[in-house]
Amino acid sequence: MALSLVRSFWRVAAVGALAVVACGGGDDATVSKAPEGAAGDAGTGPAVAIEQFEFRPGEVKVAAGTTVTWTNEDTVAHTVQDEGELFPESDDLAKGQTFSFTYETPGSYPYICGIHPYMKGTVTVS
Ligand SMILES: [Cu+2]
Repeated sequence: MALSLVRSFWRVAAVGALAVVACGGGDDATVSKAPEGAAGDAGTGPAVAIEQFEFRPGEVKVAAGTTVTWTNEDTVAHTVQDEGELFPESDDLAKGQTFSFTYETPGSYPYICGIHPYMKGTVTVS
């Protein structure tokens, strides 16, 4: 009984992951569920935590071609949305979910949480 519930959960999780992949085609913005304990392991670029309704750190400086990864640490859903037209609003991020974007062009790119627009951050690319 318990085992079959676990199996059902993973089946649903796998379908969800496939849906995310299908929606992300052709775009370099991705949303994925971080494995437990993997927060901070952002791979190629800096990690930004979303916690207590703030982006931490609020300002990040990167070289062109760097991928920035946001991880929601709040139990409330947040999104990441470029204030210009660089990328559209991410999907709602539940606790532990991540959003990544690769900044290719030098400039200053302010972003907000689309759900709580007073939450602001900036990525500066050189
Ligand atoms: Cu928010």
